[in-house]
Amino acid sequence: RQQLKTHFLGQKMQVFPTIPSTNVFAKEEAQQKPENGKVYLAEEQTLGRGRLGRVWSSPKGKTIALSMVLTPEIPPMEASKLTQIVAAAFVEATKNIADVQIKWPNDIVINGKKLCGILTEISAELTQIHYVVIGIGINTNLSFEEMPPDIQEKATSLLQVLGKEIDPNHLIASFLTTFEKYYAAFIATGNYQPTLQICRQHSAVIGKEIYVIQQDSKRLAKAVDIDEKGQLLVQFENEKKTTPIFAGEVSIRGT
Ligand code: BT5
Repeated sequence: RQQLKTHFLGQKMQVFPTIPSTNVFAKEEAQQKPENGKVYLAEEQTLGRGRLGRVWSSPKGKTIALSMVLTPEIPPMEASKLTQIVAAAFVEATKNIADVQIKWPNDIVINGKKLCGILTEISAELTQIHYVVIGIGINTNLSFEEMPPDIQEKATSLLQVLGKEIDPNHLIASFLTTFEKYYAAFIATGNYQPTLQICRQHSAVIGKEIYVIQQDSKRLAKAVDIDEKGQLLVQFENEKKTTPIFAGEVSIRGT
């Protein structure tokens, strides 16, 4: 906390040795009274969640499980931009220690293996966001042996990449400080350019063949770019035109 150089983000912070899920807890509190900038941290999650009800593994003391509550006055449609701002801030916060890439829309990878996952959950009515809870799971000091066998081949950690343990508090402070800077600029002026630039430069998908999974269909496409709205532009097989894909509606498998 002493390392934190933020104005509002994380100035209120709650730390748990163990909890089922920081996102679930943050949502329960926000439902009563959303506190803009409140941060929840846990050393272990016993029921960590990914998107679409998937499981997120956070063994004790080996990963960072962090959730932030935000009350941005933006249209609900724009909430997916927040996921991109988080990803960009993570790239920026780790640039001196690792060469990470963003696997649109919500994964941070190193050499194609997942280091970090982002889960953005919003509570909104029509045009008004009530609150947003953004959860971030980071594999800091998780060794290969400590990973659940089903993710060993597709996940990585900073320990595995760097060959040494890192100080999680330092990374948390650096991430929160960087995120607040991009977030505040975006809220104040709508300026999304710095994020977009990082997301394009550090994309793990642009230029690659991918599968776009929408409802029941799975279609081969080439990822072409990320547009001003944070949507992925893809070119489906045998098509000349590019189609924007909105983060909320697809899963992209394989890069
Ligand atoms: C995500 O979902 O990547 C979002 C993960 C968000 C976790 C944070 S931790 C703090 C907060 N509290 C929560 O309960 N959640 C948030 P998704 O794209 O659906 O990816 C889930 C998939 O990632 C799983 O199906 C596994 O294949 C894989 N996975 C699970 N645990 C992992 C880990 N520790 N490292 C890498 N991959 C993992």
